[in-house]
Amino acid sequence: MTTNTSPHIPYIKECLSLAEKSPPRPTNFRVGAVLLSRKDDDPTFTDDRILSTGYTMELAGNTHAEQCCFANYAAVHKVPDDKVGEVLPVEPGRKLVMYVTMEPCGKRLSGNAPCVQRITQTREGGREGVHKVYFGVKEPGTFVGESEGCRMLTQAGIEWEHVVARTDVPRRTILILDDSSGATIEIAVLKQTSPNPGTTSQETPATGPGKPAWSSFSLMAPTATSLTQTTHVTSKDHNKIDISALQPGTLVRVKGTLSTFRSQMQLHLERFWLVRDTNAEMQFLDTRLRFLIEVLSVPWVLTDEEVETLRDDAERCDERTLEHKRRAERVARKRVEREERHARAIALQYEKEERERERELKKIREDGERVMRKFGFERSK
Ligand code: HJL
Ligand code: ZN
Repeated sequence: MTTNTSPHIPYIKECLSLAEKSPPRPTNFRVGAVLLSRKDDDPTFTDDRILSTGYTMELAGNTHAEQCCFANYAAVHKVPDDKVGEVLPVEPGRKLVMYVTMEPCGKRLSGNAPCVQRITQTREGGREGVHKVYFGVKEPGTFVGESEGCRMLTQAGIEWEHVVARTDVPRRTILILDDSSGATIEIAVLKQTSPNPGTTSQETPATGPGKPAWSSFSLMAPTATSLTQTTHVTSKDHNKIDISALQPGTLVRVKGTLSTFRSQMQLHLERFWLVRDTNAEMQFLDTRLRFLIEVLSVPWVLTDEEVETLRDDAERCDERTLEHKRRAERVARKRVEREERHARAIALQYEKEERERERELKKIREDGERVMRKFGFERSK
């Protein structure tokens, strides 16, 4: 993987072109698929043989890309769709590989057979069938919630690989880097917002505050989105940084500052070095391995004092939490007391005012009667 562009790219591009032929529908994603036969140990894929292609709704009805891809092959070989596994080529030293723009579906709302099932069916009867699926994006949760396609492929013993990983959002480009350990990390590269005549960061190494973190990963980058001509800058000094070389399949060493975005660790790119040839790659892998062995594999041994300090810290933390709780309870209690006091005062005031109103009423009535008597009227009983 020392070439600047991954040999997977042409296939993902082909899948994208196929997907574009699919009619837009609010109820469906537009997906493209390519099925091919690949020679073992052929890293440049020069001996690949394309067997079939398909896209969403290419064939009549609510048909998926993978489904059309298999159905097209079945039609050419004059067998029903569900018998396609019986006519797919079985050749020693070659394997069947499928490229799809989106993770094959594991569940369908219409009750049709999901694409994962169609893929696994090619392996029925002990046949080799589809060996590996490369896809661009995970199936979004729009229709079926969390997608199960990958898990189901794994269960069926089919390999899969996620090759697309460059997203452009308004203010940054996000690259997903895979260190082939099963973990990936997001690299965020800021886009320039205002004109800045800064130099390239390749000439001005980032130093100073913020902890620069060194990392080395193999890049699994873009295919789904076109590479835009945006100018990128480093996060700290806002120096221009040209990331056009960060293409899929590139092996790079990157340096940046670690930060957290929505509780996910991200690396803000400061500098990067391409690992151009096999020699450099071997050296790079060697350095990484040495780092892993020397740093990560050494167990953390704590002295008795350190253990004691940590325990004290934990206890102090517990006490603080308890104290917080007590204080909150005290405040709540006081508020209730205050409210009760207010309520009592209001009630007393009301009673007092009532008594005054009664008194005034009585006085007015007496005054009235006095006046009536004065004029010779008696109050009628
Ligand atoms: C895949 C396709 C396509 C989808 N997925 N792998 N290839 N259109 O060509 C996934 C989407 C499903 C919903 C709706 N789309 O298609 O989540 O109506 O289309 O059975 O599950 O289900 P129906
Ligand atoms: Zn499907």
